[in-house]
Amino acid sequence: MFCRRLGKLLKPWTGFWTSSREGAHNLASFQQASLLPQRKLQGLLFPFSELEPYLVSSAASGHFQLFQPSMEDIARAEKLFSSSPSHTIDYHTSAVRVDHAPSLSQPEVCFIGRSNVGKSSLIRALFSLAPEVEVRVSKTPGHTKKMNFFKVGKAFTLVDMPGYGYKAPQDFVEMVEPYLDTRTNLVRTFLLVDGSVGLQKADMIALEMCEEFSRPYAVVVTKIDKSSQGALLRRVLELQEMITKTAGCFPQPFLVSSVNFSGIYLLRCFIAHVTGSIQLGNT
Ligand SMILES: Nc1nc2c(ncn2[C@@H]2O[C@H](COP(=O)(O)OP(=O)(O)OP(=O)(O)O)[C@@H](O)[C@H]2O)c(=O)[nH]1
Ligand SMILES: [Mg+2]
Repeated sequence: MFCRRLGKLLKPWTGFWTSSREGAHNLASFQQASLLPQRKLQGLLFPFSELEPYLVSSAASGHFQLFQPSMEDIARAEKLFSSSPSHTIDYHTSAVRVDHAPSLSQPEVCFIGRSNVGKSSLIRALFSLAPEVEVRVSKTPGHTKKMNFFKVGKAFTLVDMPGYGYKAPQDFVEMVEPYLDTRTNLVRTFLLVDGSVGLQKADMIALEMCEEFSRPYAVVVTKIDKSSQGALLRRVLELQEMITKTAGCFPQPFLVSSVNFSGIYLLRCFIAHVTGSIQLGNT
């Protein structure tokens, strides 16, 4: 079903591959970010709150801030994303078919979305405190061709998926759909939507697919550094309207930038929470 629908979305694209790995960003750690002035820190921690002054409808306000952990929770979650001799974060393996996926008992989260939406970049940002973990990112779509499994100690596994929309319907049918359908240890799917362009037809199809599989999922709005606050707000409100019609989507979209680290600390904490790796103090 998904294959036929996505086939229509194929677009030709030319370009060249690049792959890069950088050392830890100076805002990679919440500890470093917490030295920033309060207002700036608030924006990095809870990017949605930055949009609030722009909200025209009070109905829109307050709808998204459902996951608001304390600073202590965020700091505790961050420890999970730092490697230590007793807690190794590392690339584990890749698979092109779900029956080749590693058999792991740890809770798992996966990242899906259109090609070039920023899945690999987001995973690299989440792992920025362990810069030795290589997560490959490309300027051209279709870079990630396999399901890539990353182990975070014994706590959980994170899976980078190939994107859809570029030479990918086949990948989706062979990998992503069966994975979402059968992976028993999958506790959350993150569906990424590009905040610099807003909801696209392929995103709507992916939302529909997530609904069909009836597994819990959340939307992550990527590349928020590329939009004005006003444009971002319009797109988030459009998304909110969609989310309210779903059954399985977490009501709060996570707004992130893998470039300036907005929303990364909060998402780390949410992942630590949904995988049962930390108990939140105040929720
Ligand atoms: N400005 C900005 N650019 C980003 C961000 N995240 C990703 N990008 C850029 O978007 C492009 C695609 O990023 P990837 O992370 O490779 O995207 P992907 O979803 O993994 O793509 P596929 O593997 O093809 O499915 C790269 O040029 C990234 O540098 C972001 O938060 N802000
Ligand atoms: Mg990728």
